[in-house]
Amino acid sequence: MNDPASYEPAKVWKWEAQNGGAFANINRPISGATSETKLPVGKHPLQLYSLATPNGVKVTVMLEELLALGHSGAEYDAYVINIRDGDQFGSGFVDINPNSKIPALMDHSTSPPTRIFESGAILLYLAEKFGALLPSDPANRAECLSWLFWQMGSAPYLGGGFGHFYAYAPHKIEYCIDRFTMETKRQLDVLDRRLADNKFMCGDEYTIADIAIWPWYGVLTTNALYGAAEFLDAQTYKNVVRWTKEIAARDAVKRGRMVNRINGPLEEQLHERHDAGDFDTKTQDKVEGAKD
Ligand SMILES: N[C@@H](CCC(=O)N[C@@H](CS)C(=O)NCC(=O)O)C(=O)O
Repeated sequence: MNDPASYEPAKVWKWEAQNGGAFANINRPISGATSETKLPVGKHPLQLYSLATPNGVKVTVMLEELLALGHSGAEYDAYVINIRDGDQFGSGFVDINPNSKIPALMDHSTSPPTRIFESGAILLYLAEKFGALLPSDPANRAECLSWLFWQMGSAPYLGGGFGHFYAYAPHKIEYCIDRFTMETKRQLDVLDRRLADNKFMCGDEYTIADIAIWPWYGVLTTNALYGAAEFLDAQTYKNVVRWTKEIAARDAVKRGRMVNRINGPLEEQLHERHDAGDFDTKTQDKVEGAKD
């Protein structure tokens, strides 16, 4: 890589070499499938193909919240798409999400089955399908959707910007870290001010806006994302910290975080989820214990 101070972009950029950063092996300048693969389909109406990254956790938390509210039609099978291994470029996955990113959902309760990609679109689809976790009166619904779309537009600065340059880039580049730290802290301040006067993002009601924002900005303040809580002085965003703890204590959130998780403590990893009982019997500590 060139010295940043002397780098001059070529007239036309060429894809010549990996840049050395984490995930470099899966970065490509073209879309589309690289292999023929068929995805598994389980017994439930909803089939989720995902991973427990912040965008993936949004959907598993949503599904667990819907089930906790008694919506049995939200029963789902969840399969791991290992993005480090390039599973997102298999043809079966690309048929559901031409953008090759998790999460992706198929709803087999419709004829023909409905595909949904983009985590925000999935949250909205499920909220509308089950009439839950989205306010029904127009003003509150508008507020909720504003925060949902705020998250979708803001998180790339946090993930692709701050997280990438702080945690994953092969070199620490002060200019990039400064630029995206500034923006990340500004976003945390936006949330902190909103949560100073509101229990949840849209007032007293817990909604898909909280479900979208929490896995990114809430988890960031706990140090579980990029190990950056101290660097960002996250504890000073007191209202975000209070809201983060309240949401983390919800049973559906505890379950949702475990689904499709392939790292961390074994008892918190449920690689595939096919049944509510799987949380008690199929976590990795039990699966690996059974092999001994
Ligand atoms: N805007 C998308 C972003 C999804 C996304 O970036 N997913 C990441 C994991 S968090 C991914 O699949 N990355 C694989 C890749 O970039 O090849 C959403 O919210 O669904």
